[in-house]
Amino acid sequence: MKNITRLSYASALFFLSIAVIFSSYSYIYSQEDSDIQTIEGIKLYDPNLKVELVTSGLDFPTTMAFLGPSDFLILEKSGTVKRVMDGKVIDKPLLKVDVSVKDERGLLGIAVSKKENSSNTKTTQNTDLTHNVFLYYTICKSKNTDCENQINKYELDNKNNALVNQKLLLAIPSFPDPAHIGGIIDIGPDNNLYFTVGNFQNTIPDEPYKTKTQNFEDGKPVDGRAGILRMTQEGKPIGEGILGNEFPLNLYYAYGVKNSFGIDFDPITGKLWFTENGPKYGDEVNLAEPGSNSGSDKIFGIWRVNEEGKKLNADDNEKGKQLKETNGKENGEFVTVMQDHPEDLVYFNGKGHYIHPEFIWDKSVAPTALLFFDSDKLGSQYKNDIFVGSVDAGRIFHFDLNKNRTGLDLQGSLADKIATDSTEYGDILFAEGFSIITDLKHGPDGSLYVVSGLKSKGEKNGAIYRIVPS
Ligand SMILES: [Ca+2]
Ligand SMILES: [Ca+2]
Ligand SMILES: [Ca+2]
Repeated sequence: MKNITRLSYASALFFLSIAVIFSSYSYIYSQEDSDIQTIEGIKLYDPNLKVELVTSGLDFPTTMAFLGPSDFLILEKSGTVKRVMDGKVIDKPLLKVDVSVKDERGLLGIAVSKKENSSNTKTTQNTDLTHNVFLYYTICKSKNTDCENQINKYELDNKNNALVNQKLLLAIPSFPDPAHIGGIIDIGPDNNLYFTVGNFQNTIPDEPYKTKTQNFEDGKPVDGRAGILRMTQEGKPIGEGILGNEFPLNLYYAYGVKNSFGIDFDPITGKLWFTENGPKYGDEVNLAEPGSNSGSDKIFGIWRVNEEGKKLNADDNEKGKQLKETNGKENGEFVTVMQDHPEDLVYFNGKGHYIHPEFIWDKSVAPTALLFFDSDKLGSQYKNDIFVGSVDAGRIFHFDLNKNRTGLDLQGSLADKIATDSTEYGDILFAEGFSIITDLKHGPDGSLYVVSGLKSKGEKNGAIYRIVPS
């Protein structure tokens, strides 16, 4: 039963594969005009927009990064970095990494920065090395054991189309489970690397491994899991740590994060927003400040967790009764968290603080990429808004921000910041019918790019689409 009780890439992939095989749901490419294909099965809810296929035949693509217009790198979970130019996959991969691919492990995250090839430097520079490329992946020293999640820095040899000069920046031990790996990397407005690291365990683990960044005060020492971490592009800590000076606590920007596949920075305020996957309930969109604690593994959404990883019922046990009295308000039968400083979380001597979600899906959708759309190409109504992708039904959600950009502008049944189920999606549902959406990016051409990661047995049908004006 355990496999059914967690919603993860692996299990969702399994169910989606089955769904594709046993239903009439299929991807049919119909030729509309000479070189633009439209895709049946994908629904856009704005009649002024349409979807185009950019490239297909990929083996479970995870994340992408643009080098220039019509020129980007795409990762395949199995360990390959490919380059796509003008919609064509370049024959020779730029890199193959011998990653562990078990469940959610693999080649997961990429970020790219331009190299400064200043003409007035005295040192001889290889001007073919145009970009720094940062990759997040899982390496195991023996089969599925002795594993670590690494961030490595490479240089792009643009002439020879290769990633060279590998430098290991950070290695985080990855155990006990091949689940909740995180792996998304982004470069902040401060030019530093920000990346997500999950709690490395199934939603209901056989043997929970508890650390302080998962809000267990008596837990094991901090080891890099369950947060959003940051470091320089050379892999160095940034000044005094927000939560403390000891490595790796000094790398944490936020903690109490079970697993995140989406981070981005508001182009107006520079603030970091992220998605977080709950345990079958309580998926979140969050606004992070330095030292933010999202409450995992004890709170998801607004709900307290019981020993089975389910919402805590106030009458479950003494703990439930006590928390209901002292720490929460009753919302139906569950113990909810409404106040600003919930007890029994870890606050690192007052340096951390609890954050309430800005949005909650009660029934899990497994949110993935979060993107601020810094373009008005799709219409001024989308400029600087948030898009969020999901595993479930390949949906894209669209959120307006409030005037001060301190939260989302939610109306009607969403004004409580909670979508109880899909009947409340009306105002925020932008598109659906992709497969597992693993990434969303804003292209240099102003379009919204969608990485659709489905891989079914024997076929490589991961694809990249873009959404453009019709
Ligand atoms: Ca939270
Ligand atoms: Ca808007
Ligand atoms: Ca609601």
